[in-house]
Amino acid sequence: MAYKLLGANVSPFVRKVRIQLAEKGIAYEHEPVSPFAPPPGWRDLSPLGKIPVLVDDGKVINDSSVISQYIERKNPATPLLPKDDDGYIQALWLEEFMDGGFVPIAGGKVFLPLIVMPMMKKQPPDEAARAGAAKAVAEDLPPLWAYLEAQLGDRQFFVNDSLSLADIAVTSMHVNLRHAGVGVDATAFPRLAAFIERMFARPSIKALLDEETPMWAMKQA
Ligand SMILES: N[C@@H](CCC(=O)N[C@@H](CS)C(=O)NCC(=O)O)C(=O)O
Repeated sequence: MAYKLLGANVSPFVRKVRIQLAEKGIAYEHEPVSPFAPPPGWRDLSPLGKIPVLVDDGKVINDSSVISQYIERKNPATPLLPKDDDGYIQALWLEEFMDGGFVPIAGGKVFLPLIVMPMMKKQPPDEAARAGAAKAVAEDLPPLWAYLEAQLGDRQFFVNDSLSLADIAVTSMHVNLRHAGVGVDATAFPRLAAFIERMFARPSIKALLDEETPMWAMKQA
């Protein structure tokens, strides 16, 4: 039976899993559950009320990182976690750097006030929201971008120079930033900026950008 992935397409955590599934060529069913207006009984599936949730033949799996590792374990073809210890650790660390460090800032301080709150309130972001987001882009994100730029170095991909969950996690949140009209400063971080553009052009990611952009891009304007 096909996997069923529950969670709205705009979530960077849902998108991470969708990109992984596409890269591995795994078909799945997608139900775009919003954690803010969930279906009845949602907490039975998601004890923390969060998305994504993966259902595999009755088995319920929570948390995008747990889901991703489960998918890798069950589908070893086209591996997205390196086999060597150093590469494995680095891929999982960069995924956590994004999920636990970058997403709370880029999501909470930029995407939420510029896109999500205006959508919910049905009015454009006010001056305070715009100023807060601009401050986060100017002050909070550059140190994180600098770290990513250094970790990437001159390679095409973050770990062992082949696609891994690290690349997918880094790219996924930058899709949200793109929706909010924010890009990596190519003058300050040229290798990271070029990496993001390369990743956005991959079929697995371009398909999601094309699907999401009409719904989410710059809705605050
Ligand atoms: N560590 C979790 C984070 C998931 C998460 O925070 N999802 C957000 C949407 S992007 C959510 O469901 N928020 C609703 C809430 O926290 O109540 C994962 O990787 O799946």
